[in-house]
Amino acid sequence: MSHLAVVKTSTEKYRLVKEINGKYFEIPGLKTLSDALKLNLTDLKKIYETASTNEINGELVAPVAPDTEVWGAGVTYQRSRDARKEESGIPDVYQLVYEADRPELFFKATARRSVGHGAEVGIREDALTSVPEPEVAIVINRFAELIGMSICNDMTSRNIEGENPLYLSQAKIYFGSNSLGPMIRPIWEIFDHNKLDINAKIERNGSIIWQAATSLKSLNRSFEDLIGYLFRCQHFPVGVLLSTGTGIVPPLDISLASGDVVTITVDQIGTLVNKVITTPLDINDRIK
Ligand code: DO4
Ligand code: MG
Repeated sequence: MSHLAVVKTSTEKYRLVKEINGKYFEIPGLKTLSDALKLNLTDLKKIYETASTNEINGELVAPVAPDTEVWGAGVTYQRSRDARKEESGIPDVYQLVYEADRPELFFKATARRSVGHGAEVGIREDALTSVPEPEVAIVINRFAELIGMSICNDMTSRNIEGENPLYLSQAKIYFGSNSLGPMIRPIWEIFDHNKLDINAKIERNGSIIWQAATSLKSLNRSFEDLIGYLFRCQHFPVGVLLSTGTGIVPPLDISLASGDVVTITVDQIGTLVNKVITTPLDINDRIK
């Protein structure tokens, strides 16, 4: 088993490597994920399979390049539709988008706005209720080909989105709201890639306070359909990551708190773990 991974080295912030058994190796000619996503699937696979024996030392970070865009799809599972209808003052929009041909697609994050496995995700200080959204992220090259799969935690301030769907960007795009990783499993190594199981749990003070599972079999749209809409009237010169929506939403009485640990496991892809902290209102002043 191997993965495409991104590591921070002493000289590079987002170095693309091939991971095998916890060790990282150079991939000839490919320094960043963007280099890889400029290639078509056949050429990428050829280069990946001839990865060198030059080991690279670094710390695993989110699988992105400095110029990567991360997008999200929404209301792609029945559970997501029902949960949003429950929490929203304007429930019809979720039913309509669930049934419509055109999916909900939104801009979620950049590299700077993404954290990786083991890093901290944030809950907004001004949110009353916050939840993780455990999702499969698909990695797409500039030719709209699916080249790999990863995991995304599309953190969401539930009551803010519930108050008004037009607050979606504030509910979902803030400091610490996007986690990705741990790595990318190449699509050619995944068996039955559209049937994978997804498990998630929240731990508080060492005890599980919530856990749930779903499967990509319950995704209401095909990856091809989502990619097709994402690439309409859009240019992705360095590819794109698309988080495919959540099929797991905690009940209304569960909300994340600082110190919680969120764990998301996707069959054949890996396990993404993040500790939760509060993102203060004045985060902009605190970061130099
Ligand atoms: O409509 C709001 C966002 C939906 C979403 O992120 C999801 O279903 O995962
Ligand atoms: Mg989501």
